[in-house]
Amino acid sequence: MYRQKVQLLAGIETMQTTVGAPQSSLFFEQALLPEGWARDVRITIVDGRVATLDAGCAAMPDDDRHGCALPGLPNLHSHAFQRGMAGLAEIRGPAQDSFWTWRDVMYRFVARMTPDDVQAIAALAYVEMLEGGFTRVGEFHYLHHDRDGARFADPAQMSAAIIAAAAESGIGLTLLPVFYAYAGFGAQAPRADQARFLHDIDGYARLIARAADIAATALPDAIVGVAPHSLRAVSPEHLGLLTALAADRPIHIHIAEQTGEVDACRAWSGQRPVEWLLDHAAVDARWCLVHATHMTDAEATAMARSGAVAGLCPITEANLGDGIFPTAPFLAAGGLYGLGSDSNVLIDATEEMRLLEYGQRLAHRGRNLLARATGRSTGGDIYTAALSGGAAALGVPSGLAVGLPADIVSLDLDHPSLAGRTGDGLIDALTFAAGRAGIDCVWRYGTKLVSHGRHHARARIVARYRTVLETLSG
Ligand code: NGQ
Ligand code: ZN
Repeated sequence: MYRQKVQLLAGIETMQTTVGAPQSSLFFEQALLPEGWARDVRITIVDGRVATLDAGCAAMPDDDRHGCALPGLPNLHSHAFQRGMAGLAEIRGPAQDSFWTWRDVMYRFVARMTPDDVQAIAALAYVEMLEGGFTRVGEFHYLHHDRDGARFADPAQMSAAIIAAAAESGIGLTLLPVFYAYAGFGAQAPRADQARFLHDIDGYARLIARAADIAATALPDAIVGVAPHSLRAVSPEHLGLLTALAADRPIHIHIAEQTGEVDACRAWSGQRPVEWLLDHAAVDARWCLVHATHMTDAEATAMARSGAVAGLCPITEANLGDGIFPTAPFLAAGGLYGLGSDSNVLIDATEEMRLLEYGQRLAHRGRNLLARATGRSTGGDIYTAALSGGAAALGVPSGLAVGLPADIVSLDLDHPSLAGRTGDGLIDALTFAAGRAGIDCVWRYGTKLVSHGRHHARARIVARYRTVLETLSG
């Protein structure tokens, strides 16, 4: 129902955008379209969107010509500010290091950040996302208040910093302002170092409304969703209110990432986190369950049937020692998934894809475990799954098609790892061999933002990032 509505909206936009003269035209020797690979594809762009798309045609003299086009991937889960602490939490501590000791380091890092710092760090993260093959980000944003927890005059001041970073980088944004109230299951009082995250429901509703206003003014196709942080951080009553507040918007939640969280949930409710959520919330296609790492086969099957998207973040899940998602029962039941860069310790869509498959290979001692059937390409199937699942989770339609935003990644066919490859073979070579070095140009909303793998504003955004990092580390 929800997805049909998105499709319908896309159809209306198609009719509007086909009027007007093309502002640019691209030509690709091959392109991955919703119906499969096509050759000699010419795309014209008006107002950021694909106005015409024709396969099997000749290039025109003014066309910007390239070898291979992929639709840009959605990055369904990011905490942009955490890019600033990449590599900072890799020193062994006095007790057993874990997700929870990492979180303490992260909380200390975040304690000093101003809105300008957040904008500078997020802008770098978004530049790297575009360079790494992502054209839209789902920003799971929970750093709302000033350093001592005091409210800003504008409740969406921090959200505005994220929106500004998206605008200056050019990435598409689905902003997911996060609701956070408690330190643990059973309404445990929040910790002092969580003071910057907290709201009551009315304050949160005001935040959502204001953030949506700012985003609509600053960005061409922003979406604002709703995000209960985790079952640890909200009450069952909150969850009901937030689900109602969401209406048709995306709803994202962290869930079952750590075994400690599963144990705490069972102690509190007698149920496992995903089991509890499916029993107590109206989980449907609006929902993205981020991580969902620790599920029984029955939970994985029930989650798949709910229509919710699994938000998988393989690099972060490896970095934090979370565990490995049960792809086999989930995909067997028709589950949808997308990819997220989460902690942004390393931003690279090709590496997320590779690690997703390699985690399964290491755990199950097999190969090509995410290819959907005999004879199918692993890279190709991961790419198309992450494209449609990620877009659904971010509340937008996906793919290279008339009426949709021109969000395109071109490959560097001169990269030796891509030599002699075509179609899905190119995605396999990109995923398992070339990595992000195989990415050439990236267009987002019709504008070429990345050439030869480098974002056009990289130098300026990196220089500002350096200054901010020096202050934060000083
Ligand atoms: C976050 N990150 O909100 O940034 C979380 C850690 C928590 C991940 N789960 C904090 N990867 O879950 O309490
Ligand atoms: Zn997260």
